Amino acid sequence: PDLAEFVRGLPKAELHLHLEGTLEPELKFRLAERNGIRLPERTVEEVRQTYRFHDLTSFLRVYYPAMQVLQQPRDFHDLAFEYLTRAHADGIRHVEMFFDPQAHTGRGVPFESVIGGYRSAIVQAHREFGISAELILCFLRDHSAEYAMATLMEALPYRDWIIGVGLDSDERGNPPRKFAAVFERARREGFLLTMHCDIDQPDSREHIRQALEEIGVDRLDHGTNIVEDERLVELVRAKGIGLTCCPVSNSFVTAQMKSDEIIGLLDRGLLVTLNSDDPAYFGAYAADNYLALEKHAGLDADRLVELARNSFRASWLTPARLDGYL
Ligand code: ES4
Ligand code: ZN
Repeated sequence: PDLAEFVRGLPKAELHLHLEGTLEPELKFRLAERNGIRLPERTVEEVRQTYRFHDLTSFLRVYYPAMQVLQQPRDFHDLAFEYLTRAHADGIRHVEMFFDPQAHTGRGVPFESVIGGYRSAIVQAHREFGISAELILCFLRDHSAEYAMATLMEALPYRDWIIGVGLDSDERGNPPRKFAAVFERARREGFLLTMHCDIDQPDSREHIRQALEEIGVDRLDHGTNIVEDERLVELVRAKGIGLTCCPVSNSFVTAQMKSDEIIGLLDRGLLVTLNSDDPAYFGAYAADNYLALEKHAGLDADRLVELARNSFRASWLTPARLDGYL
């Protein structure tokens, strides 16, 4: 049978997905019209033309300004509901989704509008297609630790709607240690912890070490650079830490999929998973990432199945719910 159909048919979990990175040009255009915002682009095609980048800086420069079209609770609802609809069609049964509240509260949108819209989409999608979804609150690491702490405090009334906290945006000069107090407080409040340790960042091995040893993360986002350090590989293995790899995103942000590293870690028995990161911007949802890695490096059916199973094993599903997928 057709490989794309096979991969789409595999039950999968998506563990590295930025909700704001699911803003398709069509929806951006529609929300701009609905909110009376004048975009510089006059057509959907022109918006699509702006979704072009060659590294993290050029990506983030398009990514954050695009979010201004998200203003009302129903805008956040529509964004998340459209994503969950696509994810369901892509064979995703469970998703743990990042959101960046500071990218919205920083321009005057109430925290309640952001999380209220996302939450109502999660409830509706679960009711309509049975997909389960959780939210991971990401702090912007290029802003201060104090601002992150204030955001954590703002999130506490909604703690039942948030499974964990993460760290994203520009890693350069912004090590995990900068947020030690924030993550310690988040842990005490009952949140699970993850952090981006991006590909080919300066000091990446030291950042990964801090995330594992000083912060005590429960998962690592990307984290592929552990291949450079045997001790980190063993630490990740010993702790049973999942890695959320994003091959197509890597090919945009670092000009390489990092397929040898990803498959090498998988073959060494680490909990490697494949994910989409910012699918509207990189043009690839979850199944496309499996297919891209297969096309680039070759993956037999056993490995594709193992990657799909890993996505559940590395998830934050409770043991009882996990059981149903393994
Ligand atoms: C991101 Cl590709 C990437 N890197 C860092 N932060 C991000 N947030 C959304 N996409
Ligand atoms: Zn990411």
